Amino acid sequence: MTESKVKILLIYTGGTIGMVKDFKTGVLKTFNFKNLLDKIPELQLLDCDIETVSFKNPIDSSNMHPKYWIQIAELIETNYEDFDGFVVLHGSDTMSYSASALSFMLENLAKPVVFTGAQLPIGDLRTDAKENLITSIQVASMQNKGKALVKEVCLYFEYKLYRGNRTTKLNAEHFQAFASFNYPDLAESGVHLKFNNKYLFKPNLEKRLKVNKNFDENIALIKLYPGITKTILQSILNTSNLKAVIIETYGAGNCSTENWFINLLKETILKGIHIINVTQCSGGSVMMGHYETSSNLKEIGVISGKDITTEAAVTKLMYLLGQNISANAFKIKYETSLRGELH
Ligand code: ASN
Repeated sequence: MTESKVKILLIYTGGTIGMVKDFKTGVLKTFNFKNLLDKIPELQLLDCDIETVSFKNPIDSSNMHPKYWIQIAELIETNYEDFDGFVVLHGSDTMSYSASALSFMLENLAKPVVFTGAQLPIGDLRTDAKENLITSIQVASMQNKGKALVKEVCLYFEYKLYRGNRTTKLNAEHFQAFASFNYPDLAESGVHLKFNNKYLFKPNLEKRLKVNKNFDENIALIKLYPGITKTILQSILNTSNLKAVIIETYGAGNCSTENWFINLLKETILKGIHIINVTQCSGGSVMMGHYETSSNLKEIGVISGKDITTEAAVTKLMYLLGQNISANAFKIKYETSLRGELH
C-alpha cells in the first residue's frame, strides 16, 4: 500500500512575491498567480501534494482589510479537513496584522497556517521568495506520528519561523524583515530545519475548529508623544461610535500624570469605551503601577496589553469587540493569552 502524501493548500493573496514591474513607470504591481508558480519549478520536487488558490484580484498588502481576513479564514475553513497544512502568500507590509487576526479567528486550530512573502519579486535574480516559499511549505508539511507538528498560525521569513501574533515588520529593506521580540523563534532553518518544540502552541485537541468572523473596526490607535495636546486627544476620543482605544505609551506603560490627560481617559472609560495600554517599545512589557506615571492608568481601569505587539493588540481588539461580551469579561479576556499572543 502506498502512503498518501501530505496535502498543502497554498493561498495567494498578493504582495511583492508575485509582483512585476510596470514597463513604463517602473512601479511594482500585483500580478497573477500563474506567473508565480511558473517561476518556481522546484515546487515539484517537494514531497507533498500542493494545491493552489488565489484571490481573484491579488492585492498589495497595504490594502489589507478585515474583509480579506474573512476570505482567507473561509478558504481555510472550507478546506480544513482535506488538507494537512496551509501556506498563505501575503505582502510583508501588513503580514503581522493578518497573521495575528487569523490566529484569533481560527479557534482550536490543530494544523499549521504559515504566512510568508518576500522583499523581492519571485522573478528577481536576487529574490528571497524561493527560500521563503519552499521552507514554508516544508514547515506546513511537518508531521509527528501522522499529526501536524505545528498547530498554530505562524510566519516564516528569512530562515526563521515565528509565532504569527508575536511578529512585527521591522525593516523595509532587509531580507530579515520581521522580528519577534517577546517570544522565542519557533524554528530556524539552516542545514537542518530545527524546531524549538517547547515553544510551539499546544491547542486543546478535543475541540473542533471554530472560525470567528465578526470584527468591529470602531477602534482608534494613539501613539503618545511629548506635547500631545488636549484638543487632539479629545477629538479622537469623541469620535462617534468609538468602542475602544489602544494607547501606545512610553516604556513599561507610562504616560503623563497631568490632570487633564488622566481625566480625559477616565471620562472615556466611564462612557463605556475600553482603553488598552501597550508600549511603544519594540520589546518588553507594560507593567501598570510599576512607576508613578502608570499607577493612575491602573486605578481608572485601563486594560493592560502586557507584552503584546501593536499588530496583535489591534486585531485582538477588533475580534473581542465582535464577540459582544460584558465589559468585565472583555477586560479579563484581553489580559489573558488566547493564542499565545501575550505572557
Ligand atoms: N508592498 C508590499 C506588500 O506588502 C511589500 C512586500 O510584500 N514586500 O504587499
